[in-house]
Amino acid sequence: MPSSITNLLDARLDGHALPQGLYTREDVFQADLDVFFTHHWIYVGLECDVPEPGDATVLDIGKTSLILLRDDDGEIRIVHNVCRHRGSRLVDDGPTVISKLVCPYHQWTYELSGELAYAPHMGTDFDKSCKNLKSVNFRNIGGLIYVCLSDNPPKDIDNLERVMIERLAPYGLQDTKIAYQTDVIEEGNWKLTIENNRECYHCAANHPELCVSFVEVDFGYDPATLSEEDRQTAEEHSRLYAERIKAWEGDGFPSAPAEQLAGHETNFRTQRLIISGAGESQTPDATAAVDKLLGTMTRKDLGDTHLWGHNSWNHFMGDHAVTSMVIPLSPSRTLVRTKWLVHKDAVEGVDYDLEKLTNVWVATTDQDAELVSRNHRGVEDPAYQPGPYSQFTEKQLDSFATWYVERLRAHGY
Ligand code: 3BY
Ligand code: FES
Ligand code: FE
Repeated sequence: MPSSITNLLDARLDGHALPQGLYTREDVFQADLDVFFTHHWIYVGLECDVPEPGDATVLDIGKTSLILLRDDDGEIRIVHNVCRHRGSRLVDDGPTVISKLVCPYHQWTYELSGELAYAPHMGTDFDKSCKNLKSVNFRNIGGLIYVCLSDNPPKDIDNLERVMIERLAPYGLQDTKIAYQTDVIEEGNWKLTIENNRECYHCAANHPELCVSFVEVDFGYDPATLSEEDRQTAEEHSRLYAERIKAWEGDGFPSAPAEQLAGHETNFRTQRLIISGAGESQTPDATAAVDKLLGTMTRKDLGDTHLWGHNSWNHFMGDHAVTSMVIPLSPSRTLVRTKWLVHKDAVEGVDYDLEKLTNVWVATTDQDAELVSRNHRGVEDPAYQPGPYSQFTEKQLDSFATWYVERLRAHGY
């Protein structure tokens, strides 16, 4: 008899990775989709995915398909990709340009507002007004689009909004364009993807390109638990960060860590990270890749505003931003969609070199995909037993696993 999901949750040891079934089982995957990708806020894209009226892009999440579009009035809208006649999909996955949404099946035709405009042969007593496309709860937070597919979305997204609106404002994400995009399918469970992203334990041995500019992050370890050597490194980090954060904040750029983790519904953390070496950008030599800076930025020495949620990680720098979205495809397959954003007026070959812009995160994303698939294969092995997280470098994984268990329980598992 397979054990229940509740038994798997009960079996999770504090400070340890999750029990096998939570990474591998189909029933857990379905529960994850329901809890974390339906009842929580998820990151689905950017305002600059749809820069002009009529631009649309379709994103599939489990059995749900969403159309993110910009309507004729220039407003962002998100509607379900389900015809109100007999349910046909209206538009295929990916970006497109539309003037009206015409169902390919029987040509019911919707305005970009979602309003049903035309439904042939439906008779004189047919009331079109109650057959508009269903809209989706969304928030546009400084150009980042989050949706919640439930009718009762967690209210603590307000805190993410309050913190990030101010931090994102100088980057002017509304006035960016996508210079490059990759879809990488990781052969692993989405939680391994997220865990992998929340530590840099693996960086030195696996990310030569990223290590030029990335500095190990102080995630608030408890010095009492650390070895003497780690404690010294930790103290050094903390000192360095405290100095830089004070200087940046003194110049009016919010930088201190702000987070909402276990104990909350919406999971996020942000902090301004130091970029090492030349200190400007996550590029092969840590200098800016784009001459035209983002938004109202006039400085290249403002580090990297890092933001993560439970299905995303983002890096906002003076010259460009990199944003990754995580969508689970099956218990053992995960889509990581990464976009490189530059100022909308920046011209490739004039203001930036695409190879320099994308080099670090293309390499890092591929390396991480390999690590995640390697991890998943080991986790599937009958010999797998959840091991302990490092309290020095993996504290945030412990926090994620704790939040994960808590949230499933809160939803009745
Ligand atoms: O997943 C990665 O490689 C990077 C390194 C540190 C955290 N994450 C942003
Ligand atoms: Fe869309 Fe019939 S299902 S018009
Ligand atoms: Fe990595």
